[in-house]
Amino acid sequence: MSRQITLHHLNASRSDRIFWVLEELQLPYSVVVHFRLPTRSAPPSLLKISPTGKAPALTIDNTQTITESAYIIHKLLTLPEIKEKSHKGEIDVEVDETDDNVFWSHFSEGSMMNLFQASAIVQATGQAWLNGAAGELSEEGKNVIGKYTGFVAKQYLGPQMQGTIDLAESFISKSKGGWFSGTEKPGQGDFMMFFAINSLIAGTRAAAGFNIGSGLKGWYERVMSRPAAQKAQQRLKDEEENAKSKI
Ligand SMILES: N[C@@H](CCC(=O)N[C@@H](CS)C(=O)NCC(=O)O)C(=O)O
Repeated sequence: MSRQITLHHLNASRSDRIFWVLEELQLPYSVVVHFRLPTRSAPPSLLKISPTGKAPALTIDNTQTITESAYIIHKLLTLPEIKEKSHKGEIDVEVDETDDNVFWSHFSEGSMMNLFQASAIVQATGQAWLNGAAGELSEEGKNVIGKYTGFVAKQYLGPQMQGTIDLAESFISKSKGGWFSGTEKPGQGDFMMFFAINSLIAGTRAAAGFNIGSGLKGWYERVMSRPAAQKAQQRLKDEEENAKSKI
């Protein structure tokens, strides 16, 4: 049976996790690209298909649209044909919900992205105020906004963010298999951790001054040397370029 899977992707978003898992599972899929508004929010087109209005969202066999990247990954890893492929050794993915997979999956959103997102919001809204989003500000007002956002992002959230990075570093640098799944293969914990670590090593947070250890750098290299991860990055880029050319 061939599934009909559609990934609703928002540029610069957690959808990169889903591209990677779909490629690892060798599942055919189509992609609908939604572009962020100038405010960085998702466009209304995403709210039309997703109850949360956020990305990623995934439609399986045109029956249901599911959201929350951890749930999407869980649903994909537990498809009967994926379990079968895994038993036959046709895919190199840890499909079982090992304790480590469950822990890192929760940690990625509940602790890590929670703080990363808060920091991004404080900085973006601070900048918007400075640009006049809440009306003209006096020089003193601008100073206060600048100091406050700097304090929250750097002194308050920054060390907590570094703490989450250090915890991940400590686990991965001691792990025998080299994966957040706790086994010899990448699993849900790895797919979920990919978004934050990718942003820290190669994305929007690469210049933010966080200390990334050799364990996480090695993990990232292992991920990026996988043909499925490379295909995923290429597909994401091609889909965005193709969608842009049609606007
Ligand atoms: N916990 C959700 C988070 C979803 C989420 O916040 N997605 C962001 C992109 S990374 C989004 O759609 N942002 C646009 C907006 O909030 O308007 C998940 O893991 O899927």
